[in-house]
Amino acid sequence: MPRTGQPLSVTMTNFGSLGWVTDKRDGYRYEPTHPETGSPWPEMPALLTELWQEVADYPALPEACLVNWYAPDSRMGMHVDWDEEATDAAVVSISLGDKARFRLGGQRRGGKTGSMVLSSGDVVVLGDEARSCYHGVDRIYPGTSTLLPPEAFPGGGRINLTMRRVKRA
Ligand SMILES: O=C(O)CCC(=O)C(=O)O
Ligand SMILES: [Mn+2]
Repeated sequence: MPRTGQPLSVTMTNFGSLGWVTDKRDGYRYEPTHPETGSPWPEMPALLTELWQEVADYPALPEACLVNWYAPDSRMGMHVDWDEEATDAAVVSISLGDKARFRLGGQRRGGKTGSMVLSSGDVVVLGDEARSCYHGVDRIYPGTSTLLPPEAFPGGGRINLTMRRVKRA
């Protein structure tokens, strides 16, 4: 987390020419390389860019795909994704593994919200008005999927992929 240096609840990495990173000193931002290894992020898998082309309705491809692993007790606080210049492009989210309760509010923090359960394979497109709406993940429902191998992901949990267009097209 910026300023405090507290760890996020999720464990993250990225695909693409840019990746979303954060740390105590420099805060939320996109970087072309992994902050610890200095290596470029792995290339975006073609299946992901194909999905983007089907659902994003945007004239350019995403540069970044943030990969978040939610352990069974992870959550994500309400936030708006606003580190991208291209806020005219949707954020496309793919859920894999355990179910999660996803919460969506309005454009003001603290306003009325609603929630839905996302299952493995669900795709959410945060576009148009929803692009600037607060959202987060209240909880994971452990043991609701066998997709994630327990040797790699203790307790299973959930992987969420979010594709983002960072620079204006
Ligand atoms: O895990 C989710 O469904 C949402 C993830 C999210 O909002 C984000 O990574 O910015
Ligand atoms: Mn988000």
